[in-house]
Amino acid sequence: MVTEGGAIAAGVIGAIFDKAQFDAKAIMPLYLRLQHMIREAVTSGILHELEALPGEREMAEMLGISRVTVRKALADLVSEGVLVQRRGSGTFVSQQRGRIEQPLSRLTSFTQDMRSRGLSAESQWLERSIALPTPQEAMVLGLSPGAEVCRLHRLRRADGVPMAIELAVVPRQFLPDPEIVGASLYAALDELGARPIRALQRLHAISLPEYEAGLLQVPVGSATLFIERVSYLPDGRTVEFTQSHYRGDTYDFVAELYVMPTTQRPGQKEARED
Ligand code: 16G
Repeated sequence: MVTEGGAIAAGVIGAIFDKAQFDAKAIMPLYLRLQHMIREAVTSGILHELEALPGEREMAEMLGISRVTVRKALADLVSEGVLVQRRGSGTFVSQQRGRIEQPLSRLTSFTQDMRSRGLSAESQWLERSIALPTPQEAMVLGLSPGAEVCRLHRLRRADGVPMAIELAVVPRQFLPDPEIVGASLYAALDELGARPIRALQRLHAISLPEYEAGLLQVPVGSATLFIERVSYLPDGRTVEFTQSHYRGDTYDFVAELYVMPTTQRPGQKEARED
């Protein structure tokens, strides 16, 4: 439990505001680099709700940037609702608004996502079987006719609240038996030496059909994110095709975007302060 205004431990501050990591992101403007660091620390659960950030001067000194740059970075995060500022007492991580935020660029499992937020991940099995793939699954997974797959259909909960329904299809050559999977599919694949390292994900909004609405305990027709993830092993083979329905009222997918640098001209400054 974090009390209001709790300060972050010195070791944690050092890990978050790491000068070497900051310098390594020379591709981005300074204020965006600082925003990225803070946002990452909040979404990964290193920085907790209501914790106080170091003072502007301290952050500026740790990273070797100006206080103007720090102020600009913080102002954006305040308007996004990630941070709050209280006159005279400093800058704090804001109280989450009951929504789960998932960065789009990190390949994590549901269990990891929930754990990093201090929530317990639970699954209810809807189906766990060995079957022949549908034509779509066979094409996506690049399977030859007759190759079998494991079908893992689960209702995923966070601290008891239904969050998503996921149907993961994994070729049997990587997961011989669906019963091997306990709480986490990725943990099981990890043990089998088949954890994905890269994935493509596509999402779009749909209205929730009746069966899924009942499981997620929301009205039929509620806005939902339908997500398809295709994941790959280091050698490029496809290890997973997952189709999920995520509740639109509790789950946010956050994408970080930045402008690619234009070709540098001779004499042009390397990093901008704006
Ligand atoms: C995430 C993935 C899903 C994967 C699952 C593994 C999305 C949209 N989907 O939910 O593709 O199968 O994690 O989670 O992020 P687990 O290891 O906890 O079973």
